[in-house]
Amino acid sequence: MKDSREHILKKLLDAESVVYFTGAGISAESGISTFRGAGGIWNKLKPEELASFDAFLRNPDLVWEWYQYRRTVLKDAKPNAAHIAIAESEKSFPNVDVVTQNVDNLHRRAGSTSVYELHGNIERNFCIKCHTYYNQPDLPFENKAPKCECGGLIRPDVVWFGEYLPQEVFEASEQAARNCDVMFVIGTSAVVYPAAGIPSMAIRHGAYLIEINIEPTDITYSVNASLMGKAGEVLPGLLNEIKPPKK
Ligand code: BJW
Ligand code: ZN
Repeated sequence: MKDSREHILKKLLDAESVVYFTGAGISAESGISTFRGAGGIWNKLKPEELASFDAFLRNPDLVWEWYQYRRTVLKDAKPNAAHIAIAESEKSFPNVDVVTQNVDNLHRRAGSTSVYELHGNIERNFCIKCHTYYNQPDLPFENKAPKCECGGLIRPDVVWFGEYLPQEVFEASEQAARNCDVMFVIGTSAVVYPAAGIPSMAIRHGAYLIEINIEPTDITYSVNASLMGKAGEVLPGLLNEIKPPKK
């Protein structure tokens, strides 16, 4: 921790606008694997074989198998205490936005109402030829990547390496970063760009940054407060302290 807990609480009590910038670590306590670090997906599987458009064209069945596996895990997963604390904090701050790199939909399922998904959403798919959208439950997978009526391959609506982020979502996230008083940076290694530039943008525009992570990251040195621990424990503990007492 850099700033004292009292100072952090004062910043939170004064905040009008709060942004939560989240990564895979916030969903770890829901049983979803992170990409990097202990138990990370990229320790066992190669990103270049699974998370790029070239990889998809080379082996669409393999890429589908990986996404279907993750969807099976997600079906049984629930938002954890951190997702829920974020959604409930809409009662404590006049303006709350979630800017997430996650594709797992757990922020929305927790009840957050303003969610910007920088890397897409695993519950959607689209045809690479005619761009027709397909919702996940409508697409059974039997070891073959599904095809659209037009003959085009259907892919998950996520952002792979070398692909542009959805422009409107990215611009809205940048605007939220420029306008917020406090930004939480939770469960991200902050190494994947351009998403990882969002916290720096908030700093440049005068926001107070609070990082929550189980280990130091690339941005730890530039935040105001660094709280080491699990998001599902640290965040609800902190936000509970600024809740008005129940009458
Ligand atoms: C806890 C916890 C607990 C654990 N509580 N904390 C050099 C070479 C090649 C490319 C590049 C390069 N330099 C830059 C690039 C571009 C590239 C990039 O940034 N690469 C870097 C990795 C080097 N970026 C892109 O390609 C992006 N597009 C782009 O740049 O477009 C412009 C362009 C277009 C055309 C040509 C050229 C440029 C797109 C990036 C897309 C990223 N996609 C993925 C997959 C999404 C779909 C899917 O889920 O399948 O997004 S990769 C993966 O990483 C995923 C994540 O959103 C993203 C970030 O990961 P995140 O969320 O930070 O997770 P982890 O696992 O890294 O960290 C977890 C953290 O949680 C850790 O710190 C733990 O300690 C912590 N933790 N448990 C709290 N309980
Ligand atoms: Zn099509």
